[in-house]
Order: sequence, then structure tokens, then C-alpha cells
Amino acid sequence: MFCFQCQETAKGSGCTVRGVCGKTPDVANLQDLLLFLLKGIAHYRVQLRALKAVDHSADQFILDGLFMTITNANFDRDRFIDKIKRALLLRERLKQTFLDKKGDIRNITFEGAYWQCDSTEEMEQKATTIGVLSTLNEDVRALRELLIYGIKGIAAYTEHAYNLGQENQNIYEFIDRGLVATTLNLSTEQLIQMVLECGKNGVDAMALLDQANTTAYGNPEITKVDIGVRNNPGILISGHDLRDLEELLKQTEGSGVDIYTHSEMLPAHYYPAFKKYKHFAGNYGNAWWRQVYEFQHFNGPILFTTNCLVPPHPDARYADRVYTTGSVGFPGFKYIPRNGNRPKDFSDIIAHAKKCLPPEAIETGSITGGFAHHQVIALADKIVEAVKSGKIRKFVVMSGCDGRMKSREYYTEFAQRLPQDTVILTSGCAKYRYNKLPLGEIDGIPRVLDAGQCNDSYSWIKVASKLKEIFGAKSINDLPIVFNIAWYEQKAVIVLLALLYLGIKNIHAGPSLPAFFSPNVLKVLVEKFGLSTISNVDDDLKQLINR
Ligand code: SF4
Ligand code: SF3
Repeated sequence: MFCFQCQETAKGSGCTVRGVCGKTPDVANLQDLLLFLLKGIAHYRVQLRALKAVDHSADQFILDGLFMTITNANFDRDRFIDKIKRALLLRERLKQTFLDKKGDIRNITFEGAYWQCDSTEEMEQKATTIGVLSTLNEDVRALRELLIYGIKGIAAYTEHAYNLGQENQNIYEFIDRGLVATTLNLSTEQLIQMVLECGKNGVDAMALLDQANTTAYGNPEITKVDIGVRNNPGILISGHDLRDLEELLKQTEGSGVDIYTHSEMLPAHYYPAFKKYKHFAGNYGNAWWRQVYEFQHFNGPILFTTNCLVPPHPDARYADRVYTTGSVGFPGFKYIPRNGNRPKDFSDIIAHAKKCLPPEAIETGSITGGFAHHQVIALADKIVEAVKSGKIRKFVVMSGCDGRMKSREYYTEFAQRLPQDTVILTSGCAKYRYNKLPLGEIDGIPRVLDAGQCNDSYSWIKVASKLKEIFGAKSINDLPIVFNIAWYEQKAVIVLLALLYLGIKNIHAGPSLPAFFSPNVLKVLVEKFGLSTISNVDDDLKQLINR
């Protein structure tokens, strides 16, 4: 195996024996093979689109396939083998349609468009030959992988929108073309163009998901979320999929089971549509990696709608209480599928919850969030006034992911030591490093504004555009906004590419830069965008705030 797609990759260079995330080598290899076949499928789709014969029944298959390979989403070997078998069948169907349409098969030379197998052994054998390292030139490899990781992030956001009935055909078109681009002999300049186009599609994917979420559930509004517990048994729901949450809330109404959110599901409390559920009790715990401690105390079952799932320790007291759905999987955990477009059947997890004790309190009190673009723009007058009067000197975007590394303590210290006339704009699970600190307010505006999930970084793009308009600035770079973002997995990669596409300069991305950047690719990103990483709190405060 070789994988270097996330920030916690082994020795900052690549996981080769087993993932730091717990991914086993066989699963890592099967993920590579699935990507190889998705690229083969994309070749036919690009050609079929030119013939106006693209088959939309494959759209969701591709999104799900990409999502399954995101860090901490799916560890289940059997699910990958099944997906690979289905990818082979789908590809043959597309190939046949292409031939029926008199398509010229000589246009498709990529091996993933033809390779066949009869057994799992053959799959495993092939998988070891087509991974990341099969691209020998390190700059081409870096750009191909950057593109693929951005596409994975797009796929994740697009799948949530799809689940809520919102689609954008241009995004599917880009995903296909982007997958194909990683198999062609493109120059580094052409690949950089594709990476920036990926950023554009990232903005569009976040906009689509924002539209899907707000159309279905209303605009997020300022909300106090309880972080303590009640006396009923509960179900803890994690991940990003709001449709899953809605269906679970409906099916548990009046059942005596309370629903709590974990990690990235916290922002669901900000949506008006979920406030009517009296049993939507609050948020339990912190960012994803703390699950190994927190789930022990929750007592009830846990539902993963997306990453980040951490493989439980062999002696974990909660492993028999974990359920997965969507693209998530783990061997031995119960999986709840969606059949067609019907609501999922959560009766098993609800029955399970009823037999469990109520959660043990690990915290008490509340946190406030709900500052997505609609709410913040409603407060624009107040914010602009605070900027003009000098009460707010700078906005610091600290969106992104949290992670296990000790180096992430930097973000807590950075937040604590920011001057009192600065406001943190956050989204994603990075916020758990500072969202419970008493950082105070400026004229009633909290000093930490949480827009929501990582995809809600889109809100900061909307807010920055609004401020640019109000202040008559030429570019977002002329506003008093700086970016010190944290990354971990591939959804943060697409957020970063979206910001670069929008021309935002001097972003700090930490706690370390991606291992998949080659020295030359990094040089281009530094020269073109001023991209850098964190150093220490003192120097970064000087550089970002006091310059
Ligand atoms: Fe390693 Fe990250 Fe890949 Fe897991 S996802 S195998 S931790 S690089
Ligand atoms: Fe968090 Fe996994 Fe990235 Fe959605 S849930 S931000 S890490």
C-alpha cells in the first residue's frame, strides 16, 4: 500500500505498512483499484457525453465510490470488493452503449477502461500495480493526486446535495473530466489549470449543498446548543448528512429516545427545521478523534453518516453499538442502506437504543453557533459599524478539520492569544480546538462565529464577497480578513482549492503542508498564492495580525 492523502500520514511522507488511520493494506489497495476503475468509467462517460448519450444512473455510483475512499470513511474490505465488481459491470454496460452509438473505441486507451478479472486474487494482484506510486514523475504525481483529492471532496459534498434532490450536471461533467485528466499525459501547466478548475467546482459543490440544506431545512440561525445530557436513552449521530438526521429524528419522535449530535453533526442544531423536535437533545463530545473516549460514556448506539470513523480499540466498550450508513463502513458494524429514494429504516438502531442506559455527562453547559452567511449578512450593519469604529480590527478564518496530533494545540493557543479586537470565523471540526473557550464578545458579536460544517466554509466566501461589496474593495485580499486554516482530510483539500481559485492569497494551511506536494509544486503554490504553513504562535500572530 501507499497512501499520503491526509495530514496524519506516516512520518509526514506516506503510509506504507498500515494507515495511521487504521486502514489495512488490503483495503488501501482495493481503494486504489476502485479509483482505477472509476477513471475507466469516466473515460466512457466523457466520450458518451460528447455523443449526448451520458447515462445518469451512474452519477451517484461514482460519487459514492469516491466518497468511500476518503480518509476514515470506509474500512470494509467486502464492501470494496462488491463495489469493484459492480464498477466492472457498470463499465461494461457503458462500453457497450459507446459501441452501440458507433463511438470510436480508439479514443480510449486507458487500461482501467478495459482491464478484467475473474477473482478476488486477481483484483488484489492488480491493485498493487496501479496505485499512487505508479506515476513516476513526482510533480505529475503531486498534481494528479491533488486533483483526485479535490475531486473526492467535491464528490462528498455533491452526494449530500444529491440525497436532498439537488444536482448540478456541470459538476458531474467536471468529475469525469478530472478523473480522466489524471490518466493522460498532461503537462504540469495543464494539470495546474485542472486543479484550479477543481477549485471552481468546489465552490459550486459547496454552493449546491448550501442550497440543498437551506431549501430543505431553512437558513441556520443563532442557536445555543446544550452540551450536557438528559435522562432518556439516546442515539448519537455523527457525520455530515442532514437527510439521514431528519429521517432519524422523524422515526424516533415519541419513542422515548433522544438524539444527540457528535462532531460534524453539531451544526444541524442551527437549522430551523430541526428545532421542532423536542427530543433533539444537544451535542455530545468533541471532534471526531475523541470518539474513542467519548463513545464509551455515551452508552447508546452511534450512527455514522460519513467520516470520520476511528477503528475501535480491541477492548472498546462501544464497538457493538456502532451503525454505519451511506459511504461509511467498517467490518462487523451493522450497515443501514437506503433502498431507492425511500427513507432509511432506522428501526434496529432505535430498538437497540431503547435497551441502553442514558448517556453519562462528560460536559455541561452550552455553545453558540449558527453564523452561516444568511445570519451573518443579517448582522452586516452591526459588523460593518464595529469594523469602521475600530472595535473589530481583523477577521481570522480558522475553518477546517481537527486531528490527533499534538501540534494542533497550536490552534487553541493561537485562538486564546489573538487580540481582543479580532473575530474568529470558523466551520468544520477545527472549531473544537477553541469553541468552548471564554473568548468573549465585541458589541454583542461573539468572538468565535461558527458557520457550520466544513462545507459551510462556503459561508465565509459569501460573507467576504459581501464585505468586499460594502467596503468597495477591489479584492478579498484587501479586506481585514486573514486565513489560518487547519486541514486533515480531502474535504479540506477542496475547501483550500476553492479559496485558491477565488484568488485568496497568503493562506496558512496547517498544522503541516500536504505530503503529496512535491518541492516544485509547493514552489508554484508559494509563488502564485503565497501559500504557507504555521510556524509558532508568536511569529504567526505577528505575521497575520500585527503586520
Ligand atoms: Fe495514511 Fe491518511 Fe492514507 Fe490513512 S488516509 S492510510 S492515515 S495517509
Ligand atoms: Fe472533520 Fe472528518 Fe475534516 Fe468535515 S469530520 S471537517 S475531519
